Amino acid sequence: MSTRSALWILAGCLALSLGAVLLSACASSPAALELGLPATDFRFEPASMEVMAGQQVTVTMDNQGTLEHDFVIQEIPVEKTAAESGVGATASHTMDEMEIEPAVHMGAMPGLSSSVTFVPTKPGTYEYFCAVPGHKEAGMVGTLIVQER
Ligand SMILES: [Cu+2]
Repeated sequence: MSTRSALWILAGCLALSLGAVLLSACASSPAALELGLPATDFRFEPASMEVMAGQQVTVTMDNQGTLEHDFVIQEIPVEKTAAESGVGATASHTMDEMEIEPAVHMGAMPGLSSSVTFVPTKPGTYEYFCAVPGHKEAGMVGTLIVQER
């Protein structure tokens, strides 16, 4: 075996082990999660959801009711929040009625769906609810549990 081919084999081994390190680094961060959240008048289904801290979460609310509904988490430490406005999405209609802008917010007209993507950073139990006046009181409320990674 020449010195040159030995070097190539060595280089190949290094690349393989580097790849393995990168792969294991990827595997340790939780995979993105997509959660379907059908909303009716006046319920969220399910009434509780579990995610992991550091996990990218996309909640898609499918409004199966006859009224407009919102999905709001008033206070939750997050990074990278993005409302993906679907058809009929109403991201800001209730904003002026609220004193503090919620950390996570989206809304959908009847028969339509809308999603929001966020990364919760702190383990804990957080409340989600519909911000249309009276709907939370009528039962549109649930619990988001953020588990420690
Ligand atoms: Cu509602």
